[in-house]
Amino acid sequence: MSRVIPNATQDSTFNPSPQVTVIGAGNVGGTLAQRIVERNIADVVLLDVVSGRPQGVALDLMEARGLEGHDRSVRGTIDYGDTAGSSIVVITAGLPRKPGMSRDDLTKTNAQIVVEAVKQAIAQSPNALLLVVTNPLDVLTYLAWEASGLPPERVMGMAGILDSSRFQTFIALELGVSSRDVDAMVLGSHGDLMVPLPRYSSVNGIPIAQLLDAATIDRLVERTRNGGAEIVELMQTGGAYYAPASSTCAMIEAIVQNRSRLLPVAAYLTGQYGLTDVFIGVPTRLGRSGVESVLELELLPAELEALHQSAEAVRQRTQAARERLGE
Ligand code: TXD
Repeated sequence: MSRVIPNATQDSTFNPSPQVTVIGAGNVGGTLAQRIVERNIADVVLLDVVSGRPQGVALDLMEARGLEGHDRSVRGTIDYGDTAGSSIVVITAGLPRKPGMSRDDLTKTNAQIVVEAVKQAIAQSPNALLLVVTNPLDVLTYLAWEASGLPPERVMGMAGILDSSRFQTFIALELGVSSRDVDAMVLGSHGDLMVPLPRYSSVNGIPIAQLLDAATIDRLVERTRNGGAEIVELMQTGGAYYAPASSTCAMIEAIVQNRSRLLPVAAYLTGQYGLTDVFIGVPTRLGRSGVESVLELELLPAELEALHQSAEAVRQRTQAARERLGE
């Protein structure tokens, strides 16, 4: 007769594997779930309003487990009750851009979706960290924070890693070197007013200004600013999702594995860079407790001015979005 060997999950002293809830099982949400489980970072609960979609994506990902060599679980659901006890809640629910649309054209619809999703998800996982991906990113991260009732260091938006990764790619392609050797830094809002910082971008420690002329750097900066729209124009239906999923997964990995990584994320500012009460992209130290600290780089007057302009635009759009939500 075979004996059942008790497994670790039946042992009360066993630390259960972390669970990440991803709200929105669309392109970004589904790809993010794939990255999280296939990199063996956490179990995932995928939730969507469209019944069948999250369950289908989850089953598809489960059926790849043997091939990909992991034992993480992915569950699909339309019921927030199934998300209870998550360590991280990621919001990807909402509409993506269509060609010609700015990220801000999405505000009203996505604000309602995000606020509702945050309230329901945090009610089930009150100790979670909240990570916002839906656009317009900086505005919705603020609204999500307000709706969550969480301390600000537990709430953050994903954009700076993606924008920096795009800049990194364009520098690497221009120079014909590996992307791994390129460090690029982009701060500010996720949009036309983002603030790429060539002065803080380098190739294995060599400032890019020593490798590229000013006109070329300007061209790469412009392509970075336009990075999302370039893909929307090419795809026509929907926008980028592979690099956004990779960027979000980098944040999740830093948190779950308590890496204290230095990454640009949309964080709540309380006077850093002379800015208060706004979520905007800045370099942070990211670990298990969320945004452990905000790093204040020395900026030239023009760079600081660009960051302030970016923050002012976010502040105005956030205020307008709050008023429209109340209508
Ligand atoms: O850098 C960044 N932050 C971003 C942001 C990079 C890429 C994409 N970015 C934004 O993420 C994009 O502009 C959108 O606002 C979101 C999601 O983009 P995605 O490409 O994943 O959109 P999809 O494929 O349309 O998926 C959205 C899913 C879809 O399955 C809907 O049914 C679902 O969201 N949805 C909801 N789920 C739960 N609850 C509600 N209310 C809901 N409404 C829609």
